[in-house]
Amino acid sequence: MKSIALAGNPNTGKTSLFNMLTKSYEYVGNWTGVTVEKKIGKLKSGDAELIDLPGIYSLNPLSKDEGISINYLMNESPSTIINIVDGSLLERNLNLTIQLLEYGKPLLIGLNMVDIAKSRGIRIDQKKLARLLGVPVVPIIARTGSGCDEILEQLGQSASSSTFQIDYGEIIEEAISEIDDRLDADLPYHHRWLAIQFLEGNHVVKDKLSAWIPEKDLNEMYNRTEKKIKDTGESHTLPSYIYKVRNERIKSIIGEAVYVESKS
Ligand code: GDP
Ligand code: K
Ligand code: MG
Repeated sequence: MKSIALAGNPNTGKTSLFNMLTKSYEYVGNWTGVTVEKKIGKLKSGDAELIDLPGIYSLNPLSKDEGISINYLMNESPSTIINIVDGSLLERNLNLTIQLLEYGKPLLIGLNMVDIAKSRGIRIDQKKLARLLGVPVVPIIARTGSGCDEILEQLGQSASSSTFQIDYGEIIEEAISEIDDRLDADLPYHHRWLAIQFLEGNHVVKDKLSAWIPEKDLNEMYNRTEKKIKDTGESHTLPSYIYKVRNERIKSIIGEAVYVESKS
């Protein structure tokens, strides 16, 4: 059976949407090794299961709990990801969205909390956002179920992966190519995503990569790339440099697709 994963920041409405999209629980328990609730349900439409992943701000885990989502993405193969984002906190939410886009699987954005966004004067041009990110964006209010049928409809259509890509600059792009060159073409992961996550300091991805590239080479590559960044006069570590470049792109997306009405 096809698996669809629900991913997003904490408190964005994942569980609310999960309940709206599923007709029955298949499984409720805990993720292995942690006391974080794991829920799997049957989708109301079609033959697929929906998995409610724990809320995270980044795929780079800082704790065991936060590691669940990245481990899931490394070890399972969801056919589609529904990324639920809080429309009233879009800028903060897009950091994870971009990492999920870079993962390279078909993705659909549930733009949630549009009622709160509206009450705060935040207007999101969802068509523009969809065009800038290269994926469908469906406005929803998960608490009331508004827009959830459109999510089901979108899931029924053939999904394709986004071609969204950030140019991280010459130094990072060189490191990405170097990693790409050393990986077999038939790995079930996007090389570019693995490389970016590794350079961002994601140790789960590094562990995986070390099956194909010796750890000492990975360390050498990482240190050499970080030194090049520092030699340009940047005070950044490698992870914070990548975060900075990504954030610049997020700011430009927000600038194009979001308007805040000033209330007088
Ligand atoms: P999760 O942590 O991502 O699973 O989020 P939940 O589904 O538990 O939702 C967090 C809180 O936001 C709950 O109090 C929900 O009732 C509320 N919520 C979810 N979706 C919406 C929405 O679209 N609008 C509003 N106003 N509240 C929502
Ligand atoms: K919650
Ligand atoms: Mg939840």
